[in-house]
Amino acid sequence: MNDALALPVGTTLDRFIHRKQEDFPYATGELSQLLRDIALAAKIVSREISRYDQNTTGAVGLQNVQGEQQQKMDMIANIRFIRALRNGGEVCAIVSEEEEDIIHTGNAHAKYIVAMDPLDGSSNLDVNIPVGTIFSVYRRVSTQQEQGTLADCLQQGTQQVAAGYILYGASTMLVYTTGRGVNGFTYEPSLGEFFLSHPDIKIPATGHDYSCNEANVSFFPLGIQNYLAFCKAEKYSSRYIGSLVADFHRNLLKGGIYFYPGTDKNPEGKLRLLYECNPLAFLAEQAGGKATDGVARILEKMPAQLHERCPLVIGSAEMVDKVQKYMTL
Ligand code: AHM
Ligand code: MG
Repeated sequence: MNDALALPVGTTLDRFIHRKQEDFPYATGELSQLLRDIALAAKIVSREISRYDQNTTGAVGLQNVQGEQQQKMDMIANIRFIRALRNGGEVCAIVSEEEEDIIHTGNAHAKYIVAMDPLDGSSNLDVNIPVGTIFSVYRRVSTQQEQGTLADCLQQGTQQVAAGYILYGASTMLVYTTGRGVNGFTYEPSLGEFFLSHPDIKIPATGHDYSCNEANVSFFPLGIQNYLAFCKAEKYSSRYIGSLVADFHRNLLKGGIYFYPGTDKNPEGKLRLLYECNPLAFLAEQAGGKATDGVARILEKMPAQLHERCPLVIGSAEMVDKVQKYMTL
């Protein structure tokens, strides 16, 4: 059954989460609380992003664990989400793009693990282009007597119990799934509430937009190069914001495909399996789309490292299938 059934557009996120919890007679409310904690941090980050402040704008002058320039907002978003999850009490460990090691929240008895990219696409911030937060939730596999472990964090994407993103764009939206469809909520800042605006999102089976960094085309695998030639022959449109959440969101609503393939120099591409590929793959599948590394299903990959990278092909099912066909010719 889909999460949005019987709940009208305009329902607040809080009420939505509460009503959905009632559908599970034995639910303890911990996952509901966790989702509320994420929504709270999202509101705070949305506020910070939408105003100009020298303390929150620009680069820090440091690199993160991936060797990328950290923006002040990267660090602020990281702190805000960690704080909300720590204070909420439902998460024992967090994996963040901004931190090399597992973050232990101090809630050793808590049931859940969160992997997150606190601010994806943050290099776009200073030019006022949309950015996002991506999150993924797992139930821990270790006992609740100890801190979260590496094994808790390195689970297959199929084990996710929830995943979603926040898009800080012309409006701020929270889109999430708990494995029963995908629902989108739009933030109304004057009321401080997210409202159900996009119930039961289904990605069109195909589309006419493709998103990739085409400057890298000569380094892409031959199958992807041939797929791009097909897109051009079909007169598809190229649409690349360079913010994964924003590109994914457009394709989710309108149909389309996003890919960030491997190259000779970076065979695993750029995006991270745990907190970029897996959560978006879960959402794509729940909306009727697909996500692969070009050939194999993303959600079945067994991660070996916290920050491992993975090629990503994601979007409308027929388009992702077509890429797979070109990759295996
Ligand atoms: P980030 O997590 O450091 O922001 O990197 C991820 C971003 C995605 O949002 C975007 O799709 C991609 O990197 C853009 O990369 P490129 O500039 O190589 O096209
Ligand atoms: Mg990022």
